[in-house]
Amino acid sequence: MNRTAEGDSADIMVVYKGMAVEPDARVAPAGTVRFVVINEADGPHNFLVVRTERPVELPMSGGHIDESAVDVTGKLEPIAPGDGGEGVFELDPGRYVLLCNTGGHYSVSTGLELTVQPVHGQEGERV
Ligand SMILES: [Cu+2]
Repeated sequence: MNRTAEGDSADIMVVYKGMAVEPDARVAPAGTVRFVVINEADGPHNFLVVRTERPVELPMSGGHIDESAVDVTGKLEPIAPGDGGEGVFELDPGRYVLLCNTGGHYSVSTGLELTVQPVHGQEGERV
């Protein structure tokens, strides 16, 4: 694969403050998306990108979302307070939820939706 043109990947900055996930974008172009996650909270958080057509409520199991029952497109291991992490994921057009799934956080903070839109001139998946 040869990527020469700039702008082939989109960057989204995500900041954790307390339990809240605060991405700087709620819409992204399909393709390669780089998530830069900064943890400004007092405790560790991980970061998941889950593809779902459901409302933000996802299937739960013991205070966490059941990761085996959802489509986890990307995941970062827990990030310590004051630290950061980075993940580069391939996102197809669709609806996603950004969330933390450590320590029962999802049940108190829920997640935030991210809409991934087809890039103009790029063929979407055909069924
Ligand atoms: Cu968390």
